[in-house]
Amino acid sequence: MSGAGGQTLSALQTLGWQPFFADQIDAETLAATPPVRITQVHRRKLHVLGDGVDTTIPPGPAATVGDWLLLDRENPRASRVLERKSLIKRRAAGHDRSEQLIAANLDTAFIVTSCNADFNVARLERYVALAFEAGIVPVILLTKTDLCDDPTAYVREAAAITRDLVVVTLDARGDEPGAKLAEWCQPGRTVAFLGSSGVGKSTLANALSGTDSIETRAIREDDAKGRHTTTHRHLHILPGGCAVLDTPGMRELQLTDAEFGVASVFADIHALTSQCRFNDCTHTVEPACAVLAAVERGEVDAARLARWQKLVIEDRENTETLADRRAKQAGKPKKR
Ligand SMILES: Nc1nc2c(ncn2[C@@H]2O[C@H](COP(=O)(O)OP(=O)(O)OP(=O)(O)O)[C@@H](O)[C@H]2O)c(=O)[nH]1
Ligand SMILES: [Mg+2]
Ligand SMILES: [Zn+2]
Repeated sequence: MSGAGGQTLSALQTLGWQPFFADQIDAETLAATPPVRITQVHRRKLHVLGDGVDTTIPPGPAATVGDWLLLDRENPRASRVLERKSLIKRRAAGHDRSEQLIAANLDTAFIVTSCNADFNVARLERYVALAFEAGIVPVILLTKTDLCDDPTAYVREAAAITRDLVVVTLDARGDEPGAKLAEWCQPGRTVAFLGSSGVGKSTLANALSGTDSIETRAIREDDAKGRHTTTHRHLHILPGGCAVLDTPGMRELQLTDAEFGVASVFADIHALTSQCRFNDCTHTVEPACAVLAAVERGEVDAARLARWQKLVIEDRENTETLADRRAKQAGKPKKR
């Protein structure tokens, strides 16, 4: 396979194998336990691909889609998970508040929304925080430009989420994605589409692969909501050697362990907090609060400040609950 610059990619490289992973193992280990990548996670099995390997194994290791395993052929459950380049996780939906691993080893997170009623700045901020927390480059994709008279206002609002954020507008069908996303979708790289149901994640994956093999379905006319067509995460390997993760639309995205990511999105506000008079300033009522002063001067948007405060509190609460759970689990006697 020919990659960027004309070099030939190995079978593993087309699956996203990079020096970061190769550097973790020696030749002997490589021969004894071949690396395989998890391309699909089902309840009772993991689908893995490697050099000459295309199989399913029982779920054993705490791993997620995109992870690299050193396949133990005799005892697949004992396969070792290689250290991750990046990991995206959220607080699981529902009441148990555990964390859910969403994807490992992404190079780019395409955060997808449409130029319609799906567009929501507060939600996009969460996704960007998630990407920053994981050390992944976020790129905002605004789809359905063909259905919108003028996407300028959407672009402006998306770009204002944080500094240096790239925003791409496109029709997810046809040739546009291939051309406009080429910079990120290079051979050997791993990219993912994240976002609500119906925004065009699977349509984008189809467009990049030049097929219509992934199922897509029309959204509801009245409120632009999708129908949760994609039901599990699937890493598709494109003929050109880029790994593309299509994900189901997320109903709810609650942050956990994302303090750094939130601070990065709101870096301007975060920087001001060090100038408040009180160390424990809540930036709500205190005198000599640098953040409130900036709002007063019109330098910080009050609504944006409120969204930041909400995310900081939510992340802190979820992180504490998770830490409590871990502590309780560690102290609990093992079941016999
Ligand atoms: N006109 C137009 N239609 C689009 C565009 N992107 C997606 N669609 C349509 O929107 C509908 C939903 O697209 P999907 O690709 O299924 O959306 P999804 O994000 O994968 O949704 P889930 O799998 O439910 O999470 C389909 O009917 C697509 O054809 C676009 O840019 N323009
Ligand atoms: Mg889909
Ligand atoms: Zn303050």
